[in-house]
Amino acid sequence: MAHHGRYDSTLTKKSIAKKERAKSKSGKGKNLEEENDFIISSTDKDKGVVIETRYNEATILYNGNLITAQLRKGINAVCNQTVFPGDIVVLEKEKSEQYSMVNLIERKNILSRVKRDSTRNNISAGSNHNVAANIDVAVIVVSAKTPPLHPKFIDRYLMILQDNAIDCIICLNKSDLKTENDERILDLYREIKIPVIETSATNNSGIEELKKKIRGKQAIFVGHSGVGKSSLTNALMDTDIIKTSHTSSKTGKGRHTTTTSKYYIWDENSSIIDTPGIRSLDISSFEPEEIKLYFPEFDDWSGRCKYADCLHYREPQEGCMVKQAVQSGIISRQRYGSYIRILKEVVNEKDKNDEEGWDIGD
Ligand SMILES: Nc1nc2c(ncn2[C@@H]2O[C@H](COP(=O)(O)OP(=O)(O)OP(=O)(O)O)[C@@H](O)[C@H]2O)c(=O)[nH]1
Ligand SMILES: [Mg+2]
Ligand SMILES: [Zn+2]
Repeated sequence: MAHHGRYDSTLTKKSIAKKERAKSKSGKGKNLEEENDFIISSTDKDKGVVIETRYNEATILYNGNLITAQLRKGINAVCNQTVFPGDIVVLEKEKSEQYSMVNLIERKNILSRVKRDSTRNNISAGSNHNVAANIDVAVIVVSAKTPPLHPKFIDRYLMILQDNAIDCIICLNKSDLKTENDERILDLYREIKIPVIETSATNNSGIEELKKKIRGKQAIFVGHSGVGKSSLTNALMDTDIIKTSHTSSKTGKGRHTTTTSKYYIWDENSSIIDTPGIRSLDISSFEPEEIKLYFPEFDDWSGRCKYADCLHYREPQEGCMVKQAVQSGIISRQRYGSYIRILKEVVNEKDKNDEEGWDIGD
């Protein structure tokens, strides 16, 4: 077998499925890039990286300086729904000496489908929840104890990252508070060959290792509120780093909760995007039969089940190789349990939206 259930961010099967899905969903003129010919694959013209967007303008890193640019007049869109941090835009100077964004360079990937924490959710209805583009590595930050480590969130995030073709690292922060149970959970991911590192922003352990893993890349920190994404960003910073964003606002309790994504430039080739904590991930657009593809440890067994399109769920165990692998301990019970929970959630979502329903019961 060429790969043993390895996490793979470049699964073409999935990427194709996703493009098809996007096509069929963007029915009526939603595809502004196509309409405007806004996305191009390359150019010799001046380019900059989007750092921060506002309604009608963006902060751009251009030749080592931060400038403000608007979308060129006639491009039928608003800035904060058209370009995202990490996007590479083509710039032109207008007669007024103001810079305009006149084109967008084709994205390597875009992180989307992240639901904001509902308690401070101010994303307007219909927004597509895009977070950032051209990400080289996503660091899924989790923590020991406060909040406690749970695989549920990691498993969902792994689906979304694979779907968006984004490489990832799992980072257990607050390793100073780590328990044996945390260690067992991390082993689940080491087994499927996802890089796992342990850090403590408090005592600085693991920070150098994290630095090595993300230097030279455009990295994004994602995870629940309070796991230490901002603390890690601070710990990673040395004097080379230019802080480019507004400082975080304080909540009533004086906690520095991040409320908008912040882009930090590290050096010419490195940056960190610190994102606000999220409570839930939107996985409703996945198809039920697609979910197993995101559990790479099923790959060696999936194709050998007796039943066509086996969901490895209600099918009898004698014909389901995945269930047998779970039974014999080759596939982790916890990961399989996660798969079933996600499957049920997606099916319930489909039942709500679709006329025909999708009953797999319990
Ligand atoms: N014990 C311990 N506490 C930590 C560590 N890192 C961060 N903390 C604490 O955890 C709390 C939350 O840290 P933040 O960095 O604000 O967490 P965040 O992930 O940015 O949270 P949001 O911005 O709300 O998403 C703070 O009180 C930190 O001091 C660590 O390694 N060990
Ligand atoms: Mg934060
Ligand atoms: Zn099966």
